Amino acid sequence: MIRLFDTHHIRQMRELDGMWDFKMDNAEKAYQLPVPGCWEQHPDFLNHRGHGTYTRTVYINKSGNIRLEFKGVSHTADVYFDGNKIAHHYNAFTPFSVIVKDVTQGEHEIRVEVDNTFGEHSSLHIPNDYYTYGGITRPVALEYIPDAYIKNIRFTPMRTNGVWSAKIEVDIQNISDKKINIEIFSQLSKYEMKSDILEIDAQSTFTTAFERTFEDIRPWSNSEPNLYMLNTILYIDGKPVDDLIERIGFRTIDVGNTKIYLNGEPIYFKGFNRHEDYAVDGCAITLQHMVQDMDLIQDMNANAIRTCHYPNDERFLDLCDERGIMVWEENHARGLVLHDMQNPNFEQQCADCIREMIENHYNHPSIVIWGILNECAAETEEGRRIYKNQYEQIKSMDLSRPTTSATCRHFTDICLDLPDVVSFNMYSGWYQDCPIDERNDEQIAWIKQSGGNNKPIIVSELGAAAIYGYRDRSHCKWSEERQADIIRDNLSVYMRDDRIMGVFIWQFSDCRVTEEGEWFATRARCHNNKGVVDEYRRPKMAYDTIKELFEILRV
Ligand code: ADA
Repeated sequence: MIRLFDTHHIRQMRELDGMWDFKMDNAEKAYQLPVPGCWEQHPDFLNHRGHGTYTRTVYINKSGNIRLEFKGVSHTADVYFDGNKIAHHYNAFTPFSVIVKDVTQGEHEIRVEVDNTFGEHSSLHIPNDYYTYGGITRPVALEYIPDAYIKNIRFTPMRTNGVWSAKIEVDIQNISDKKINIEIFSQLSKYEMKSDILEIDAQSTFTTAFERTFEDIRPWSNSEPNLYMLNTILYIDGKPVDDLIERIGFRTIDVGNTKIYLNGEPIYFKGFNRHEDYAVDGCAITLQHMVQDMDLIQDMNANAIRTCHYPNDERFLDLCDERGIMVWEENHARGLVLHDMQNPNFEQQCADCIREMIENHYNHPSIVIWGILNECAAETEEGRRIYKNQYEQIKSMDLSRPTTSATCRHFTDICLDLPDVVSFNMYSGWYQDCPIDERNDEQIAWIKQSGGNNKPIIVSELGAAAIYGYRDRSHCKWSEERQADIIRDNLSVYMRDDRIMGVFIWQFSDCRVTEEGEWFATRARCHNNKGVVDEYRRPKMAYDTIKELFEILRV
């Protein structure tokens, strides 16, 4: 399943999930692996870094143009169609697509060469406190498209004096060598919008837009996540030839006077940081396991998720839309020092990730904030230049959402004047044995004098590690008791402080980390053990602590 709703009624689409032929590196041994999936789930590749080749045939049932969409390949893909290279893509966490024109009816071969190795070619997937798996880890779709098709749609809701309106931008791409006249028709609830006849030049993309008010609309919110289908159809010579269905919500997000407002009401995040990692799935989390995560997150009375540290699977974002879970989605970067940020590939790989994240996730009402560069070199002038560029890139694509970045440069960060929201990762009681309230006061005082004055403040990480099942009456570190104690102490301070607009606990579940990069030394089991459930979603003692405090505090 690609999304949790049908995205087309007219455009023919089929999903290429299933068993693909597979070979690893230059070995001749032939396998069959499931797509989506990680090759680490096979006993021969449990912690393999290398180059895997996935191959399958597809039957094209009518001659014409096809569009292949890969929702995620970890971490680099080179795609071939009948032996001809048609696409290259870096980053496991963002979708990419490619068009093949004038394909003849019949059987054709798709080959995907997948690389999950580390090195200078990969500035974002590096040895880290999470695992970079290998494989075609998210769904793949094959679509039949006409010479002019709907490439993308952006829905931007607005509310003025209590009246809802929206701007609907429709990007049409003409892949032919001749001009084409088209018409666009969009329907949202009882509202219909129709364009004039539009002439699209050969080999070009054209954007048309509708803007209108919408009466008696039920807005999207955490408590009432009302959604609407936006059905857009493209006509050529009066005949419907393509369509794209988006699911949208009417909501606004604003920032002002130290608060964050959803539909004009101040909000408070009771959230979790969640890696896409599950014991038996790797990062190719099945829908069933996504739903289980969501059920547990809501059972703990949380209302928000931070997609640490990369864009998430669209099906999980669909679940957040449906359940009213607010999302901080961020580009792919974790803990990169200046040397890492000076990798010659870094800035382009970040820019690509931000562009693809916003292009593909813009219409999710649950996404209420864009984040960048978790704990990167925000204390340096060179780092500041890069932070500034990335915030500007986000604003060039989306003015409807605030920006932030989770920093750990507690008294040296020189970028706090750049984002709309200031976010700090705090580990009082775990990494820093200090009085939480005093440390909190110091940090907020410093934020206010260092560029963050009058901005909302979020504690983007707090937590402690515990090995599932390790109980110790001494409440020593790594015991479940101590994890629960530390989280209780932290939440009791941060959630009672009106200067703080939200907390994200680090982290929802234990996750695998790389053995490379010395992480094994501080990560027992080669896992980050700060989950409040383990990688099999077995709850630790902290689960009930959070459930209680998220229910009774900041209501
Ligand atoms: C950092 C980082 C997280 C994780 C955490 C930890 O704040 O942002 O990805 O590494 O520390 O567990 O120490």
